[in-house]
Amino acid sequence: MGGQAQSKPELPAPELEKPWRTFDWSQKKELIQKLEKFSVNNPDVRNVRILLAGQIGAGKSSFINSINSAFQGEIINEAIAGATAGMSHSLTAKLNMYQVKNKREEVLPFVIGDMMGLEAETLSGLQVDDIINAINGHVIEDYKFKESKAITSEDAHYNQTPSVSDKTCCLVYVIAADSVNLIKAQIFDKLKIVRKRISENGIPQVIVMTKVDEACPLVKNDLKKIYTSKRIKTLMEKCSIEVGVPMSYIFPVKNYHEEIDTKDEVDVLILKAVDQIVRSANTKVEKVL
Ligand SMILES: Nc1nc2c(ncn2[C@@H]2O[C@H](COP(=O)(O)OP(=O)(O)OP(=O)(O)O)[C@@H](O)[C@H]2O)c(=O)[nH]1
Ligand SMILES: [Mg+2]
Repeated sequence: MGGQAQSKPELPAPELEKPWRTFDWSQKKELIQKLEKFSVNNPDVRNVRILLAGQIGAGKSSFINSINSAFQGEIINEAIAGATAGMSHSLTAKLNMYQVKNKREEVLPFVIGDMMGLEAETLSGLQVDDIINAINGHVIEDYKFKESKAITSEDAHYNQTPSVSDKTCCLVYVIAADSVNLIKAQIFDKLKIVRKRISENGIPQVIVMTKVDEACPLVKNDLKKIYTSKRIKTLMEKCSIEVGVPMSYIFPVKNYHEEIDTKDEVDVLILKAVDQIVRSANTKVEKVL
């Protein structure tokens, strides 16, 4: 009987024959030019405000550094990023706003807010309240988030009357690909509550799935396999279900974390995510008019 060879359990191929998402790896220059020409859809708003939220160590600060690195063609480490794996406290404790500059040091009309990471154990309402307040423009830059208490209207860093420019036009959930299956239910619950509370305001939401290199050996070896990796697709689908953001608003990226030079394939994924974020944010600003 020739059944022996067939009885060997076959591992499913980790790679798809064709990429499931069409992606032009040569569009870096176009994306940079397009984003450099970007202008805000509202004369009263100088910059569109983008806010990053996500678990401790998900790569929020690294994403901001990677955006500036992609534009400037060299590794930028402005936002403090670090080894937080397994740490219970966020390295980023304050609300920090970052500008994005191009190679010619010109400031682009969008600012990105970096804030503390979500913790599963912190009393559920507090961090969510802080995030909602930050989204609605009530938290003034440099406010140091407290573990035991959400910001209140009595706080010196509380902006009672936020202008359109102070309000967040796009919320970005930063989720590390290698932790998607380990993220505690409380974190996803917090993200769901945030989503529910801000959807009424029509604030666009995007997921940036970082650390794709850590989640898939195929992709670690060759970033261009990101859209043929079955694992990455599955992880994105899980993020989509857990947070409630459609797949077309999920962007897998690899942040710069140990490199000393930039690479086109890293840049192009980062810039594509920024393009979607900024376009979504601009739609929101227009609606406010
Ligand atoms: N391999 C890999 N490592 C990454 C990536 N993005 C971030 N890191 C690393 O993950 C760690 C945490 O990154 P941070 O950017 O500090 O994360 P954060 O979300 O700002 O963390 P907190 O401010 O503490 O909440 C750092 O050691 C980074 O170098 C990535 O895409 N791939
Ligand atoms: Mg940080």
